[in-house]
Amino acid sequence: MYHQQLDGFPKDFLWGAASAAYQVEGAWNEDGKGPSIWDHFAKIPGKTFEGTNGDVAVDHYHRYKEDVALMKEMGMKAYRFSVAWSRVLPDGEGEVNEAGLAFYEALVDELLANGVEPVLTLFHWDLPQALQDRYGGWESRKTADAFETYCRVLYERLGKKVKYWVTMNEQNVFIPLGYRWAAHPPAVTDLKRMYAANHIVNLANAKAIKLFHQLVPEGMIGPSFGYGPIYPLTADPNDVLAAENAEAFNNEWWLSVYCTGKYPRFLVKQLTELGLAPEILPEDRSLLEDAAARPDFLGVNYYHGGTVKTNRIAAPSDEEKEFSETDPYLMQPKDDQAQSPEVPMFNGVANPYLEKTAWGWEIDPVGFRVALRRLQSRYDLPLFITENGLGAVDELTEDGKIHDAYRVEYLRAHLLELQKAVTDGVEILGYCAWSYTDLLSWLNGYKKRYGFVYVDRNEQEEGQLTRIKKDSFYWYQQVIATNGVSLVENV
Ligand code: BGP
Repeated sequence: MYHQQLDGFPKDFLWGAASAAYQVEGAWNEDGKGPSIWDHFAKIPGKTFEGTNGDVAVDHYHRYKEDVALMKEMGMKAYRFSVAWSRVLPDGEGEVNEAGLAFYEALVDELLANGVEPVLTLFHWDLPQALQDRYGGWESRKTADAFETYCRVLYERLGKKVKYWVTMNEQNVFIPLGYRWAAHPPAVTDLKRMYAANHIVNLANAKAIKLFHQLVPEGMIGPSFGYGPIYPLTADPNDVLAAENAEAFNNEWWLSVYCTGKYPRFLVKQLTELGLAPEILPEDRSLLEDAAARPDFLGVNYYHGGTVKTNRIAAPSDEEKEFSETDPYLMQPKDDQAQSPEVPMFNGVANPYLEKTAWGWEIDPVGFRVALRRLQSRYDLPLFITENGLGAVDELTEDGKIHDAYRVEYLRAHLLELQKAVTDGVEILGYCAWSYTDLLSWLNGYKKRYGFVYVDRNEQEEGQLTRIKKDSFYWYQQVIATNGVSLVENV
């Protein structure tokens, strides 16, 4: 589509920013909180960057009022945060920890009192360790039942105050990283188990949405998916077919279940042939296909897409190898992987047209518009951008400031493409940049920063945790105040 003039952002557009409990809260064992799998995993030597863990993180648990005051100053309309399941149910199920629940209620009240709409994520990766120990975590249907119990507690307590809810954060990231690449807990490398655990998470997601529709009829709920559009490297039809295959493996496998209640047929057939398909019981199908288990919106976390070429039967070149080993999040099939069903079908390669961040993530604002267009036309649900941002090394300069012009440039480029997508006709509820304050990166410590607000903290746990507004803070403040009009000024 081409437009002489862009539409404005919708009147009630939710300009926001996001975080996740483990990455900001700290207070890992305070006020009755039980341990999560991340509390455990991060303390195993060698698992995280310089051994960092979330024991203190950026101490949001104790400083949330200060953080919300800054949100108000910025004019933020929405704040996406997650609830630590084991803060509310220390044992994963059973007894409710009132102090934990009260913390989230106080946070929600503080947000509402300051004109910020809460967007609550139910699961952002910090599964209670008790469920991992007792049931084997997401490999058991009992964990899906426990998730439903936990959701009920939150719906009953916060359902009248919180309108927007996210079920699972990036199931397509935490499942492969946890059960295939062993970069996240429970650090398994087994494809069969990965597909089985993934199915259980699908059931948990469907149960949570179904229950929500009963208990919070006025609210809206959906999963947040880490979507990246796949491009073929060339117009060679074999590359185009490779891109179709990669879309199926990397995206449709989840999106189709979320949005239609059905597993995609080509991939089911393929995985069945390979002996990797999950066991799907008749009652699972009825649950997944139940209209009440459909999301009201689709959350989209956009960082980058991927480019593929046709099958790689021979060993990869050194360049390909280097590309695939840059970052575990790129999740390219690696040769040393015991089973890599994708290898004969597609091979991830660098896109020759795109620059990369210091961490090797391609920077692709146009891909953002492509992503939104594809999702809207395939699934026809309202979209909510629940993450997008630039991870960079930020420097606190002698003037006591952080001049992050690179972040402004990145965000502006993405927001302009978002505006074009809106003008194309994509329905978007809001945009939450990743992240609000600087926070602990799961695997990159405090070196890779995303926030509008700098936090004085490093891998050695030094620093006073002081909050300092970056240049991007003031820039985003203007964007929000003008409902996006300032994006096109001074371009
Ligand atoms: C997403 C996660 C976030 C955050 C972000 C940036 O996948 O949902 O929690 O971690 O990625 O990741 P990183 O810190 O690894 O750059």
